[in-house]
Amino acid sequence: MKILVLNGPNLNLLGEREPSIYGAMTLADIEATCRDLGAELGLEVRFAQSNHEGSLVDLLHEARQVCDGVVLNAGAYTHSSIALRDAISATGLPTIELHMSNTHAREGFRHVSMIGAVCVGIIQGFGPAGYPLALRALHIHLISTKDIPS
Ligand code: CA2
Repeated sequence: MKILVLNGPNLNLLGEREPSIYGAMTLADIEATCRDLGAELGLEVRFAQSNHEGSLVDLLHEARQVCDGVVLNAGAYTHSSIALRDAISATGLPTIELHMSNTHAREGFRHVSMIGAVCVGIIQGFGPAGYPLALRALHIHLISTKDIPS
């Protein structure tokens, strides 16, 4: 099975700033962790990041042809993007919403998710460890729903 791990705006700066909120790992470190776990679970992991809302929509559309599911840390677009929500719905791909921080313990504007309702589930608050947790959750979801028509 192929999984897209997709990252939104500013996540390319991970490990360089705000380690107290997001940890010390870089996005490249996280990608390596995801690839290692993917190999263990028999998942082919595609990893991408963009700072642009439309590019994230394009990457979700491209995933429709080739991937079985998506782990999505949409960053700040989580809280604002109807376009991303529509793209998740349009692809029909099972998607896990992921955040490193616990958004409910932060500013009020981060308590709202535009995408949560169209995702299978949400993992947040576990720092960079949320990525392997989300991959495992998606793997379990895909196995348990395999061959069940939607
Ligand atoms: O907790 C998360 O993973 C977030 O998706 C991170 C987003 C934030 O807007 C969401 O509310 C929660 C922000 C990502 C910013 O990443 C940075 C990384 C290093 C330095 C500065 C920002």
